[in-house]
Amino acid sequence: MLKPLNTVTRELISLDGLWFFALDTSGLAEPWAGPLQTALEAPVPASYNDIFADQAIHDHVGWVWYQRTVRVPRGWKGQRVVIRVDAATHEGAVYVNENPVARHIGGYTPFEADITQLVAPGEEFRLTIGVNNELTNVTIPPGAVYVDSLGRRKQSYRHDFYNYAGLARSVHLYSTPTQHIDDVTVRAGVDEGTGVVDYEVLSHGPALVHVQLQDASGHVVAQSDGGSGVLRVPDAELWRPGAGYLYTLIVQLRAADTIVDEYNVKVGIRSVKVEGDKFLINGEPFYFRGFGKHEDSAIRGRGFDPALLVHDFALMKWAGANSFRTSHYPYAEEFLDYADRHGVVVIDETAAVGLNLAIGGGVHGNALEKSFSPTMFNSETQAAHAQAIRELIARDKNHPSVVMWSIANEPESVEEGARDYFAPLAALTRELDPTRPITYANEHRGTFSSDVVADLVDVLSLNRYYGWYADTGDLRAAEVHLETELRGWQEKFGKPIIITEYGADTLAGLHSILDQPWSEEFQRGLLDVYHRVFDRVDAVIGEQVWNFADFQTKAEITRVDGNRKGVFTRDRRPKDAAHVLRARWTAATARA
Ligand code: GCB
Repeated sequence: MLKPLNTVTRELISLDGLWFFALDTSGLAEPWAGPLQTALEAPVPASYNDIFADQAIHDHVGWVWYQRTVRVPRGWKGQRVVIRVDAATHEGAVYVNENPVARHIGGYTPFEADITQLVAPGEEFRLTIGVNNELTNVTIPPGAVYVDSLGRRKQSYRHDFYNYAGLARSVHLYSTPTQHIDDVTVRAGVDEGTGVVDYEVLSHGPALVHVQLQDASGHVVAQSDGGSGVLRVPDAELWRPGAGYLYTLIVQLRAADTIVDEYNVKVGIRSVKVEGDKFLINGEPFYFRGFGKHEDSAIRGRGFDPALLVHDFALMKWAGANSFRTSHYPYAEEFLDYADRHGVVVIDETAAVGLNLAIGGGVHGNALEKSFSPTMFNSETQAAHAQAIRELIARDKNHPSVVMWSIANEPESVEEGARDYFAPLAALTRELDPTRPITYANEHRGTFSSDVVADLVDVLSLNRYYGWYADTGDLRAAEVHLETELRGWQEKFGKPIIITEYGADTLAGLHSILDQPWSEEFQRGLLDVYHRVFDRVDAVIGEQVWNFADFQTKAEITRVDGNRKGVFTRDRRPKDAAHVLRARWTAATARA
């Protein structure tokens, strides 16, 4: 699915701004059939939950409706007109006047509809988008809707971040010519210094494909005709961590001497490979330093905000980070575009979080029931998960910053059923993208001796909380237990290990001279312990702290206005631990 762009043949209109907004409880039978009767207006992009001073809207379970009018530019005569929704969390339904045009399940990937036949250049139409936030045992992520003792519908879920909903990313109207480029896939690699760029173009109509690869100053370095081919770039300038050099692939559909359609894709030439217990980028061992993040901020919830995007990247750079994981869902495409340009390395994760009855909200419990069973996470869940993988790869396959796919976060990985569930999904990921390693983030019940999934992936991503959920407050025990475990993984698998989560909840401003959980000193002390261990275990090739910043969760007695494992507060001020990371990571950057 191509991101909409302005090119010489395509135009793009942002539909971001204030839309009319109503809950489905407003008694509207068919909200799309006419103007929405409401006094509420909601910003797009933003999650709607924290926008209004209204508990009922915050807690709403079910559909909400967004509506606005849109005028099709009169210059779009003879063009194809498409409406594109970057994300509707978790289900979206789009109506043009009274016509349903698109329906999509999966809250973090885009969808679109060709509405050419329903609209006229120069004229207005009514655009209504329904968004449903319900999660069930067959959605990704999963959840359950139930009716409480007071007869109210409630949503439960096992992931440790608030179920923000709505139109949290942009909506666009765009045009393409009727003969148009449908998709472009680029796979770049390096062959002894020569950049090798495989491309494939899917197009609609008889026009012929011509491609040109330009360097960053606009010089053509290679070109070719035909829907697929290989471009070779001698002495290519590589895309590297910290230096995101990008070429541009200009894809044209040509008929006689005219350009029928044009689309551009940024291309970073780099190779990625796992060899033994090393993760190689351009043939050199890479060490991941960074964070698990969230798209989360006050008021906006998960709403995309370019100010926050640039600020978060600036703070990661300040800390000396070179990478992050899109825990626990695909982030707005703008994150990946930025990471591509700035050489930031990304582990790209699906929204498959919470497939584990033994944990709830990150807190370890006991499963009374099997996670993978016909009545819980079943073949329908697996089909939804497969679709989430397809949509993630379709959207993000061309980003050089993405070096690995994470197919799930902390699924049940000890039960026998886990293997039957995951083996086909791992195979599917490899089939869709043979060029990138795959991983999944493992939780602590899945040890090197009990986990039944780890051999399906290339990199062992471990989320570990010694000193916090285990050995609470006891950093000496944490150090011993962490090291013993990491050595066990190293010896059994011989694969690279990234600690994709480690950290401690910390209330900014709480201090103690003792090993006191929740204090700033404890968070620093815990990071120091982990770092000592990482430096002693060879197979460890990465450390990503949980979390970059404090973030909102559902109401829980183990959470204080959300999860406080941030190294920065929710408004992005550093806790003491941020300085520990900065000292360690900037020194490592200086050595490299
Ligand atoms: C985890 C989860 C993450 C939680 C974290 C915690 O293992 O992957 O989503 O937020 O623990 O803080 O409990």
